[in-house]
Amino acid sequence: MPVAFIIGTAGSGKSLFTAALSEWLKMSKQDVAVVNLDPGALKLPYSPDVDVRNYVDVGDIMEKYGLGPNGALIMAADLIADEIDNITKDIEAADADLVLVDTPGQMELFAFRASGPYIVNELTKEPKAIVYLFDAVFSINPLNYVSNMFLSAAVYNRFFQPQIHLLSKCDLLPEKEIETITDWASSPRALEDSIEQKLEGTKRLFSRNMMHAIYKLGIKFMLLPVSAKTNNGLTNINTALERILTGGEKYTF
Ligand SMILES: Nc1nc2c(ncn2[C@@H]2O[C@H](COP(=O)(O)OP(=O)(O)OP(=O)(O)O)[C@@H](O)[C@H]2O)c(=O)[nH]1
Ligand SMILES: [Mg+2]
Repeated sequence: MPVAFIIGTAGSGKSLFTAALSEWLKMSKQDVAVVNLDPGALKLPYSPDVDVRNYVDVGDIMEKYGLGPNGALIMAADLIADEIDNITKDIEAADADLVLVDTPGQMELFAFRASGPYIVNELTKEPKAIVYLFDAVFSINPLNYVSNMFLSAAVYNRFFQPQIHLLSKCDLLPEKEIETITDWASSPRALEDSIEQKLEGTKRLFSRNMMHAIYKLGIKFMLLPVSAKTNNGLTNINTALERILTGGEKYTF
């Protein structure tokens, strides 16, 4: 079954987006399973069909190895890879037509350690997509936006899977601000203009050079606005995901 991995910096809205999209898909009579891959999650806004916390317990790791919370999370991220057979079995047992995977809070634990790409490769040989979240409130500053582009390019370079970008929490910004940010994604010129207008000195120089470096890589992603509170944007995101995962067909007929 096709799998979409939801990735983004800490607090960017991964878990709530996973909840909103899965609920929305269920209402559209699509058979979806949700996997929680975050061993450190205390409370989730959805009930996972498959939960890594059944196999890896951060509290136990802290106690057993005398680690602090961050050390334990790093160890937990690596231990998940050893549980891949169990997690795969659980996913197969869920027997859905689409799997949404909510990844660990701290993105670097998943994207920048060996275990993340290993898990993405091992979990399924069927089509996969990476859904990368840009927090809208954070992205309103062109310097932050460009930094996030850089992070998303680094994530692409770790997984080399089709990747779509979401502008999350759009209900928190006026429509006009959302348009400005989505324009940056579709037009390098618009981004460059904003960098010139809103930034100065070293910040301007740094953002401009970083932006050019990213464009030189030749990667281009669309940026789709979404709110997991109002469900605005879910239709477009689903269409983009269907295109990647099923060639534009529904998951469940
Ligand atoms: N207004 C608004 N708030 C949101 C939205 N999505 C997430 N949030 C809030 O942002 C905070 C973080 O959301 P989460 O879904 O937990 O984000 P996350 O990326 O899973 O966070 P971690 O796993 O802890 O790194 C929570 O307080 C959410 O209620 C949204 O679309 N709109
Ligand atoms: Mg989360």
